[in-house]
Order: sequence, then C-alpha cells, then structure tokens
Amino acid sequence: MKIDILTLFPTMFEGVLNESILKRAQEQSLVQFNLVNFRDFSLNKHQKVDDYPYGGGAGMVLTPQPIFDAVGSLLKQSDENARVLLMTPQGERFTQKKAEELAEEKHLIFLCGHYEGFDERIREHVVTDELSIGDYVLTGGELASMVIIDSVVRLIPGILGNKQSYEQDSFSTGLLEHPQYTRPYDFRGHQVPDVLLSGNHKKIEEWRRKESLRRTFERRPDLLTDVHLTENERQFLNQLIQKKR
Ligand code: 6GU
Repeated sequence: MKIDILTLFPTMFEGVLNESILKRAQEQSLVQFNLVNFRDFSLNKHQKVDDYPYGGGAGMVLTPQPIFDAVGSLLKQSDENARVLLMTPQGERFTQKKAEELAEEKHLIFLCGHYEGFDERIREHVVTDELSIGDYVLTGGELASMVIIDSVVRLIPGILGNKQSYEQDSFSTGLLEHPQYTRPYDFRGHQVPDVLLSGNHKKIEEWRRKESLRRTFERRPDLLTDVHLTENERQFLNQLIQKKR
C-alpha cells in the first residue's frame, strides 16, 4: 500500500511512522509512506497556501491551487485510482468498518489542514472521502490521519503476526473484548477466574463470550443492536437487564 500524506507539518509524523508496527510494515515493504509538504506546490511568490474567506469572518482558508497540484502530481505518478481522504471534524465518523474498507486499497492520499478550513472546491473536485475521528475538535488533521493510518495499516495482511489477533478485536466481533489475565494466578490476593485454568476450551470460549456481552452491555449498550446473538446469549443478556432493574 502506498500512503501519501499532505501536510504543512511533516515532522509531526516522524515518531509515529517510525516505531513499532508501522516501522516494521515499512521494513517489510508492505506499506510505503510519502510525506508531502503541499507548501512546496504553491505558485505564490511567498509560497502562501491560505487566504481570507470570501464573505468575511475569522480564520483563514486553504486555497485550492497547492492542494490540486500536489494531489494531481501524486495521481499522475501512479494508478490514478487513489482514495483522497480529507481530515475534518465535519467528515463521516471513522469506524473499524471504514478501516477494513480502506485496508483493501492500494493507494491512499491523506489531506491534513491546520487551523484553517479548506476551500470547498477541494472537497468537490479532489476529495473522495471526508473523515472525522470523533466529536471533538483538534488543532489539525495530522493527529486524526495518524490514528486512521495506524488502524488501517495494522489490518494489511502479513502485518500482525496472527490473524486471530485482529479478528478478536473489540468492534471486529461487534462486541467489546473480554477480560484477559496472565500470571501470577494470585496477585496480592486477587485471583484469576478458575475457568481459565480448567483446560476446558469450550467452557473458556463460553465464559469469554459472556464476559464480552456483559462488558458491552455495561459500557456500550448501543453496540448490541447490530450483533447476532444465539438464543442462549439472548437469555444471558435478558438476565443482565433484569438484574439492572
Ligand atoms: Cl479529522 N480534524 C480535526 N481538525 N479535528 C477533528 C477531526 C479531524 N476528527 C475529530 N476532530
């Protein structure tokens, strides 16, 4: 996968892209990152990239020319089939489902603005998707793009050691993950649930699924509307509901 990142602050990305899984993904040639300072594409003699908003008002607006030309140059160098992703709090809410969709792509281009808005013609003629990572405002799209890149790249086949490690993730199953324990069995008087030491894999699976359901019911009941449950699981959930009343 090729990932181009258009930003006025490329150095913000250095630590994040060059550690841990994202670093290994590059070393294995599973992903290639390309940081582009779109100021370099400005035809303005002072390399300006923003201007005052028509109609007045506070703040500056990113002007179309540098971004049109930067994206145009990246598309010309490649397949022209890239997804062009604009980072904005007005965008579609980013989810695990969207991460799975983007992980299928060969070429992603991220557009990050800082402080400013984007001239609407960028949205209309360059961008394929507008994404937000949640209902709060960041100073720029850089951090949001790093969150999205991290969650997409880890899904590329070959990057995580074992496929199970993401198939069991919270959200991939539709439920939050069950509790996990490791040694010691007794830590300062707090013991691990005995079922996990029983060696009975069927019982362990049942326990985990129930604890996933319990945790989802307690913390994110909104997720339960979309999840397929067996008759047994539905009964268990009804017990949780009764207990709460
Ligand atoms: Cl994508 N950008 C900014 N500036 N703020 C955000 C966001 C994006 N997602 C949530 N807040």
